[in-house]
Amino acid sequence: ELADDSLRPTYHVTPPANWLNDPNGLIHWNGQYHLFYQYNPTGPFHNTIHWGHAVSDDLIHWEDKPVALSPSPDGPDRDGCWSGCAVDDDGTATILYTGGRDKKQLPCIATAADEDLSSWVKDPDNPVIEETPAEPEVLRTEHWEGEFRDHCVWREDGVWHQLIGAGMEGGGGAALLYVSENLRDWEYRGPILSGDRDTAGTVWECPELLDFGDRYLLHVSNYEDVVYFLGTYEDGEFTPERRDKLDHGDFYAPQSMWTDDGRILTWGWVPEARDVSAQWDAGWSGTMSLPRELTLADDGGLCQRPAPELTDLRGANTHHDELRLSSGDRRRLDVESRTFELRATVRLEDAEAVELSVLETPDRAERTPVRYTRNSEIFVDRSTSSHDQQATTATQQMRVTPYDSPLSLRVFVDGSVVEVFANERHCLTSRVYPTNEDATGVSLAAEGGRATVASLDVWEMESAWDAERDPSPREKPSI
Ligand code: DQQ
Repeated sequence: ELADDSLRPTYHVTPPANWLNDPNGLIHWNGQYHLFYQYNPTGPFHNTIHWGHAVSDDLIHWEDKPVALSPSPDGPDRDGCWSGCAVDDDGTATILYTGGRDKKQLPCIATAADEDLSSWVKDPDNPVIEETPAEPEVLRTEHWEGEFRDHCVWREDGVWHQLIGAGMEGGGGAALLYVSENLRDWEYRGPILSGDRDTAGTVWECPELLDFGDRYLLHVSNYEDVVYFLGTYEDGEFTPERRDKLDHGDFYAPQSMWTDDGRILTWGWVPEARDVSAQWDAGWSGTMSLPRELTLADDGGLCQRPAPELTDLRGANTHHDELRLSSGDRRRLDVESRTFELRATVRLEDAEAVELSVLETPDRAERTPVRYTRNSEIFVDRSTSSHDQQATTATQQMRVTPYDSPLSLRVFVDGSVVEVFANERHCLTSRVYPTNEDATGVSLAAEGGRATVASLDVWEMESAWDAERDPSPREKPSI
């Protein structure tokens, strides 16, 4: 009974039912925010991918729209309409995406047939790129004639530029640059950056280049992590100066939207971390991260903060001016919720660590501790998150730069999502699956000394959806 599915996020974007992965075609069009996503309408698993579609007027309340793009039985996208982006081609919303047919990955184009972006006309001349480049040679696998997919398109000096993600034969991932006058005839220019496979993976999926003025950010998804490079970009060449992960947890294949007011908002796919049978029982799989506003700090580092609009979802509030914790002292807050935002400033004083525990049962048998340590690290420990033996127990961690003290923390809990923002710079998103209905508590403790948690607020978060949207559990086909 999905009405009781307390693991289903309510203020993150989820599919109405079935399967969701990468965000696609993000565009602010006629005042509406459009979020398309990789979607399988036939069940909570990745197959025959369509583009699902959700729309918002305010970035926080969302409405499901009908499937926007489906594979054409005779088309180059017969096996799936994979990830892609949207651009404004002189007043016509246009998408570039990867079609899959047989063992080929084929760049395709489609234009909006209406102002709601609900239906798309595929170009009869698809695919727009027929062959993978000869140099560097694109990686072949048993499944693919060439690992060559996903699109980031922008206009520069009146010319369209496009990045396509790839893997290189004998090497690592690459972001390949193409240019075009008309979005349809593309000329290959070469990689703007390629990586060695030991540190940056064998294939780069969903590359995206973001322009911050004097610096650029390139991020790629390398099957495990979303690695970003900050640096300069000139004449088709990207020179990295810094590198980190965009998120240190369950977060993949992000894409960004340039809003009409000039902001860069980024969403990532937050995949499940539980058994497939549990996903069939739930009837849905996958959620989006919250939208994150990306900016550069004065010191050249990357800032990531939750889109400010999200504060409009805040409801009932619990506030503490200051909580002083002595060693071993645990305070249970007066909060019972699985859908909340917690914001606090944490000062370690002489403590070794402060532990914030969420989704905690009264006996603490189920709980998810978020620990901030003197070594400037944050850990999300999932060993006690769930009695579900199939749910992941791996601890996740990230380093927060040493000057990050006191730590300003924003933690968004939403059913089975724990999304942590530290000092508006570092993010760690976790999936956790408490089994007890009373895993709704929040507590704080200091370890090995005293700590102060100042201006602590917890807000109950309202739902992003007006409509009832309870997927039914699905019967998993036996193989
Ligand atoms: N997901 C899409 C691909 C992309 C991958 C397929 C990344 O286009 O490379 O659903 O998660």
